[in-house]
Amino acid sequence: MNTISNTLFVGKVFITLASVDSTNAYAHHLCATTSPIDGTAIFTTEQTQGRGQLNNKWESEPQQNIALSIIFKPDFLKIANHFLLNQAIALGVHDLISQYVKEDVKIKWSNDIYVGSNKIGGILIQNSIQGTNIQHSIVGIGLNINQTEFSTAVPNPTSLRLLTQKDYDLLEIVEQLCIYLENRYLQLKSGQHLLLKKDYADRLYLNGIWAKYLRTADNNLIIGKIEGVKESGELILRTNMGLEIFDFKEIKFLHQPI
Ligand code: BT5
Repeated sequence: MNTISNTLFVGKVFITLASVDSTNAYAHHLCATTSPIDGTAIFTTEQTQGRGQLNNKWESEPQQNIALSIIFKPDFLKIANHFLLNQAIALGVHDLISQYVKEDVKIKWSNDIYVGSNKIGGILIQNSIQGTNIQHSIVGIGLNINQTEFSTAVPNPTSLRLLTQKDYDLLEIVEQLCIYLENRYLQLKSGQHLLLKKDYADRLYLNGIWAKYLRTADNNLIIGKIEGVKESGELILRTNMGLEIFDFKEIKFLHQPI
């Protein structure tokens, strides 16, 4: 496949690679050396150095799963609003997975896709800034589709296959994914910020539920209740100290509601 047919711009240029270090790294290289059009997609089923946030790794058995990066040009989006893009993308992936599983699908802050307390998908968004706007954004998505066994480095994985006992055509799913992502992206572009924030909050894992967390600074246990996210993306947690704000690295979910 070299184009996605049922979209306006996402995946119109669709680059399929048999194997690559990381589709996000490939997308970076494309942006640095050419002028890829908005919505250019890079797809593979084999990444040798899949990346997560910070120095985390994304693991995936070859030929079993989806690794996709899309180059967006959200020049309409101020840097201060960058988290809205995360929300729109997480919602697009959530929309997709919800079509395939009967269980409740959730977005774990900031943008992991969960079914129950297991992770089925991860998102890595890397923005390049020009002035006060985002020049381009590389949106990388890894989804566990047909894989059934994972290494011990992956603490709580699940996959469509594990959840539904079926095998899936990866290209069909990636095509659907592009459609769902485009829908949410167009909501963002047309300024439907309140809708995106509400949909994100409604699907947020453990939102409004008391649960256990770990404060990474001192490794102390916290009992807290998620009360939302700030415009800038930080997590708002009610604890016995009142409302506390956490950045990505500052808190670990223990997945234990109380
Ligand atoms: C993410 O990071 O979840 C973002 C993953 C993004 C992967 C895509 S694939 C296409 C594109 N190209 C890339 O190179 N990357 C993107 P983070 O929130 O930091 O989570 C990483 C953590 O998730 C790891 O440290 C593991 O604990 C866990 N993990 C790794 N592989 C997993 C998997 N297949 N399923 C579930 N959890 C996994």
